[in-house]
Amino acid sequence: MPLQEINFDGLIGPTHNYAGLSPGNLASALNAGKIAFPRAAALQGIAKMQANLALGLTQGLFLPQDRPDQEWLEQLGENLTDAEPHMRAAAWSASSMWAANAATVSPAPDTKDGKCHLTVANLMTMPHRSHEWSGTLKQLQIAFAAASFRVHGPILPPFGDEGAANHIRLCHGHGTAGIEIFVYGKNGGAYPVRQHIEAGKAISRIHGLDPARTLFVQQSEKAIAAGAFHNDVVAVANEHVLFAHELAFADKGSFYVALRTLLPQIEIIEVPAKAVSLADAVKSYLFNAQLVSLPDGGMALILPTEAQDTPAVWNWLGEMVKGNGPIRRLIPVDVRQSMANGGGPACLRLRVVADPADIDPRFLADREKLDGIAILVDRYWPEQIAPADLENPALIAIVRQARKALIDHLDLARDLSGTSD
Ligand code: SUG
Repeated sequence: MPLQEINFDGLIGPTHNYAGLSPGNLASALNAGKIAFPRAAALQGIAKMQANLALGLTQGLFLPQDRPDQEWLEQLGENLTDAEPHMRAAAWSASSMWAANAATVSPAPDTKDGKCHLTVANLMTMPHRSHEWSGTLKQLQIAFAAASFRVHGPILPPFGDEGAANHIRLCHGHGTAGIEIFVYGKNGGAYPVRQHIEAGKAISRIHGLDPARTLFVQQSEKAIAAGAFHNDVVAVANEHVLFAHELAFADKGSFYVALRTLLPQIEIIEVPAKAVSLADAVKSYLFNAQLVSLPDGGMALILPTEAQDTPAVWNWLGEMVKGNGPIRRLIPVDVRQSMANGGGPACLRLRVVADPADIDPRFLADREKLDGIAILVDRYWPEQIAPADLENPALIAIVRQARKALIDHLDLARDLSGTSD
């Protein structure tokens, strides 16, 4: 089978909650302390996957991790009962749902050894995400165990790496050699910079990328300061199309020149700040869309419904699709529970270009499998979690049972059972 793009979505876990753990992520701060609805959240994520399958796209999935992560707290001399609230919340976070931060992926046509390379993200900047990588690595090693893949451990600290959310790939078609772009931050005003240039450079070497087709591009300080804590909040690409905000990059002039030299047929669709402010871009997450090639031709933007609710954004997009550009369809999806923590449709997925036959089928989705998971979610996922619920020992048993039901259902019990997966 030829190589194709597969979107792996993180199933939203039973501990989904709003703890305000990510400074610089405006939605996370704004919704801190609110009641979260894990069951509705997971069903929204599943509905997005079902809709993508119905478009004819290939869909994969990752499982939620074992949370609360008692082992992590114990390594820090804490326990779930007595932990300080911010540490307890960090142990409970369902943040692995945002699979765009799981790994950086270099498809086989881009690499020296002709294998698809994946480096698990270390996510070291935010404490609640810093203990995700070991569980993610375990799933990557199972899903991508075939000889056509190479799965790598995390880049060493202190070099922050947040995975595909800061990585752009442009190419003629998914299965042909691409240009890989590592976007890094240098300064974010009051907010932390999560992606370091050294991490991108290390990944490019480890993956065996061609230096002549690899770019390192700085994210604009203005974008980070406006709440673009990952580049995928202000830019997205698919095949030969780059869709970006005017203020996404520090030096877009030389970046665009380099792109046009390396890929002459590139189409850069830039949204001007005077049409859509950075504030509206961050609030609506229009760039955190899945920009996908449809099987019957043309591209679609799968965007959060918040984009539809933001007049400047929706008007601009309406004009764009009326033109003769490559993006032909706008498909809003409701992922409001994830959005309230700063995670849009594109955050929820990791793109892997591969032959689906090489992937462990337990990580691939079809309609029936997702229907089955939705039944489990309905049955086992808590309806709601308020901040005080994280102190309730009874909730621990409930969320562990929920995850166990899912693991058993997907026939992964032998592979994923320890506390750190
Ligand atoms: O890392 N939110 C995530 C959102 C990640 C979005 N991913 C991409 N842009 N690709 C983050 O900031 C909030 C958790 C809380 O506050 O409870 C959180 O972790």
